[in-house]
Amino acid sequence: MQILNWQTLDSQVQTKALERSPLIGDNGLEQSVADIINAVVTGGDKALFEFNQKFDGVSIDNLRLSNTDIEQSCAKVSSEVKQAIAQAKANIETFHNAQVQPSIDLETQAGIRCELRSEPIERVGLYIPGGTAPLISTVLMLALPANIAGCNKRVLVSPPPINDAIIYAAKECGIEEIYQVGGAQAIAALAFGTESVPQVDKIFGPGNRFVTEAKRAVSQDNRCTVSIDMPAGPSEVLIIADAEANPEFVAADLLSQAEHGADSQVMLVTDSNLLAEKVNQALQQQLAQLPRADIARKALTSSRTIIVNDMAMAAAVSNQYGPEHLIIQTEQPRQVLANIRAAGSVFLGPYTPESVGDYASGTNHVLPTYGYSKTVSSLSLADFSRRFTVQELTAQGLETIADSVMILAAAEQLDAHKNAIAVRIASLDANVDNE
Ligand code: HSO
Ligand code: ZN
Repeated sequence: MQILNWQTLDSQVQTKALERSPLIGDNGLEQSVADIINAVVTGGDKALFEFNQKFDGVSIDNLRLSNTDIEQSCAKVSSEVKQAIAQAKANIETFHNAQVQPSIDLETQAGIRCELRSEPIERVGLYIPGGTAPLISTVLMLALPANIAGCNKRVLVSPPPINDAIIYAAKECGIEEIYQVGGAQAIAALAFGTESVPQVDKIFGPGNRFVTEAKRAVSQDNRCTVSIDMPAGPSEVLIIADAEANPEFVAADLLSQAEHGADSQVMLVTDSNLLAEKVNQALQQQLAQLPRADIARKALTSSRTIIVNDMAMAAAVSNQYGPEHLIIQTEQPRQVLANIRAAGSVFLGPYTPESVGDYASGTNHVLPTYGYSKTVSSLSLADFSRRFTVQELTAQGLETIADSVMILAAAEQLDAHKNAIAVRIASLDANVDNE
């Protein structure tokens, strides 16, 4: 990785050093995704069958997996994988169960009762990428919170042929509807519904640039009202390490993220030149052993090592970047953490590789990328429900705030608003006079 010395760079070059590669949002992509969406809107299932053939080279009879299909796939999954899924599932459930928020019900003033309640989102669509790295763990990250939140209809889509362990994980998480369709066409089917695929209210999950563009497009399409979990860019990690860090651990963590895709970005921020060099050596040694070395090598070309003066500067660089994953391998990681303002998920100390959070520790691995960690939260139980408020005033409560509301309404020149209070106060006054 290219090594840069932060304090010798002027602020423009510093900004450039933290730039992500531009998102592949070319007009061509936008147009082809729009064409796919329109084809699904007009053609329904027939269009999905055609796209499955065209993009995945798979010809299938039924979009929805039957119970027999599901059972046959589950039977092929090894007991080793089943046990690993069980441990991951238990931890993810524990952490997400703990996120259940009590509702709020209080009086802001005597006779003015305000409540904050939440309701599960009725129908959710869960997209699971297929391809060379079928993300079995993403099933757990999406389906378990959907269950805990109480989402009634949980629909999973994934490009055919769907990996057996994905099907097993879905079944373990109580998903009954699995559809063999991927790409932009799957997102369109969830947004608009087809003869087989049900329309949903919110779509979750990562995907390639077609999926990402389709999610963006349907969330802004006024022919439907579907929401999406979060804007997505390529996956990334930033590691803050000091001279105490183990270069082999650091290199392994950088590569675990780099192997996701050629467009992944990995950054190392350290106050030790020696560590930076040792990490570069370890990267070469470990790359030689990796089946996905080609992908990781490409990712490393847009990745950088940044040398800083101290850990305070390291935290400042990390905050400016706003990484999806932040790993802190320093002598006192919690001291560094105290200065961290923006990161999707943070991993502390030498024994907390990103891989544990990707799979099994309990935290969610669907996280804001591309600098969105400054404003967007990591996926949590709250994303599967909607909050709404309830209020109820007694006559006395209304009298308490009547003047303030009428004064504000008059100041906004909204007389009908004022009148809605005035008629009630007049009626209350009349009742008092009549007594
Ligand atoms: N690092 C990925 C999640 C993942 N890794 C799934 C392996 N499987 C994005 O957070
Ligand atoms: Zn990962």
